[in-house]
Amino acid sequence: MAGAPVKFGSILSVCIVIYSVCYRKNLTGDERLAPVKEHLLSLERENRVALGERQPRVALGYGACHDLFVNATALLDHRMLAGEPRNFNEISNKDEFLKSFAYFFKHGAAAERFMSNSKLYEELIKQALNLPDTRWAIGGNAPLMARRFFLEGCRVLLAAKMSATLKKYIPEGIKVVGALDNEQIKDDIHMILEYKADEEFGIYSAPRANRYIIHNDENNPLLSSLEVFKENLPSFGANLLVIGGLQMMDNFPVKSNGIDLREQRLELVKEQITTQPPEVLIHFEMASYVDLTLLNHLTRLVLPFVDSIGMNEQELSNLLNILEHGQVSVVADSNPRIATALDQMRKIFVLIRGQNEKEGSTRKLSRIHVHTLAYQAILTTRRSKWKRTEAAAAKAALTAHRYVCNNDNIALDKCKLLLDDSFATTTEESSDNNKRVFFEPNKPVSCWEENLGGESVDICVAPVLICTEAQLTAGAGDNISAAGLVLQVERSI
Ligand SMILES: *[C@@H]1O[C@H](CO)[C@@H](O)[C@H](O)[C@H]1NC(C)=O
Ligand SMILES: CC(=O)N[C@H]1CO[C@H](CO)[C@@H](O)[C@@H]1O
Repeated sequence: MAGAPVKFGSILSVCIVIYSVCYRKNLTGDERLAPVKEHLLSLERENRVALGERQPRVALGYGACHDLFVNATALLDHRMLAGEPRNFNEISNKDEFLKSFAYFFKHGAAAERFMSNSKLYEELIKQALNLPDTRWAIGGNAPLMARRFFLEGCRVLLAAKMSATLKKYIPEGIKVVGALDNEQIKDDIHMILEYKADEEFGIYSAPRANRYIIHNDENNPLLSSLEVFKENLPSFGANLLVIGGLQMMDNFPVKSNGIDLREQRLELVKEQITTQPPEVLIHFEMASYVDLTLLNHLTRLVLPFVDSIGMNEQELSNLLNILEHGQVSVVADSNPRIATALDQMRKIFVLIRGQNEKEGSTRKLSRIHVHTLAYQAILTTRRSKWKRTEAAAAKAALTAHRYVCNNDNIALDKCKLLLDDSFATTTEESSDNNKRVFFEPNKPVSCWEENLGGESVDICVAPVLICTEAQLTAGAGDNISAAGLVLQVERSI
C-alpha cells in the first residue's frame, strides 16, 4: 500500500518534467516577447508623471558638451595597432589611443578617457568630420537627463556653461542657467566612438554594441556652472536635484601653488548638496571614473550625502571596488548575471550606509538603480520617499530599448531577451536573501522584499527588450537613469 503514493508521485514528477520541457520550449524565441512588451507598456500607461500642481521639479548640474558621434572602426585603422590592447588612464599619443580603444572594444565595455594631447585630439576631430556618418549632438549627463525629464513632463532647471549654438539643442521649456548669448565660450567636444555587436577591429570582435568616449575638456573640469546654479536653486524649489558630469574632473591637472583646486570645487558640491532643504531628493549619476584621487574625494564629499545613485554594470563594479578595496576596476563583465549585480548593489548599500553614519549625514542612501544591457534593477528602502519602484523599473527598461533602437515604437522583430526562465537573487547560497525568482512574461517586473543590514528594502528587476539593431549607445545611460527616476518623485501639495 505504501508504494502507491510514491508511484503516483513519480508519475506526477515525470509529467511535470514533460510539461516544463514543452512549456520552456514555448517560452523561448519570440513567444515571451509579446507579453513582456505588453505588460511593460501597461505599467508605463498606468503610471504617468503628474501634471499641474503635482508636476515634479527637477534641477540638474553640471556642464554640457558637444558630442561628436563617430563610427569607431571607420575612424581607427586596426593595422596601426602595435602590440597588445591595454588600459591607459590617460591618453597621450596615437599608440596609446589604439591600444586603449582595442582593450575596451574586445570586452564590449563602455569607457571614457581624457586625451592630454590637444593637437592629436584636434587632428582626430578633423578626420572624424571627413567620415560620412559623423554627426553632432548635445552631450553631458546633465543636459541629456534634463531633456528626458522634460520630455516626460517635469519642470526642469539645468546648470551648464555653454555657447548659444549648443544651447539651441535644449528644448525651449527647460530653464538653462550659465549659457551665454554668444559664442565667447568654446564648447568642449567629446568624441563618441561607436561600434556594433560583432563588429571587427583586426583580430578582435565586440561582444556587444557599445561606445568609447574620448575628450580633452577645458571648461567642464572645474564645474564652472556651480555658482550660478547656487543662485538659482532656492527660487526653483526642486523636488529632485541631480548631480552628474563630475567625471570631467578626471585626470585634470589640479594642483596650483600646492592647492588642490578640484578638491575645493568638490567641497562646494558637498555644500550645494547639504544645504538643500530636507524634502529635496538628491541623485548622483555615476560615470566611468579612473582617477583614484578623484574617486576618493567623491566617496568622502559626495556619496555619503545623496539619496540615490544610478550607474551601469561597469560603474557598479568600479564603485564597489573603490568602497571595498580602495582600488579602481577598469573593466568588468559587460553582461553580468542578475545575482552578481544584486550582490554588488547590496554591498554598496551597506557600505554607503556606513559612510552616512560616519559622516553624520542627514540623508541616507535609499535608492540604487543599475542598468545593464539585459535588465534594470532598482533597490529602494521601504520607508523612503521613492514611489512606484516596479513601474520605474519598467519605464527604464522600455527607455533602454527605445533609446538604443532610436524609435518610440517597439518592434518585436527588433527585440530579444537575454534572461533565463528563472534567476537566483544572490550568488551566496547560505544567505537569507537566497531564492529563485521565476521570470513570468505576463508579469515581467519581479519585485520582492529583503532585509539589508537591518533595513527593509524592495528590489525590482525588469527585463530589457534588447534592441537587436543598435542605433545609439552613448547617452543611453542618461536617458535610462532619468526615465527610472521620473516616476519615483512626486511633488507634495
Ligand atoms: C562602421 O562602418 C562599417 C563599415 O565601414 C560598418 O560595417 C559598421 O556597421 C559601422 N558601425 C557603426 C557603429 O555604424
Ligand atoms: C528614444 C528615446 O527615448 N530617446 C531619447 C533619449 O533622450 C534624448 C534626449 O536626451 C532624446 O532626444 C531621445 O529622443
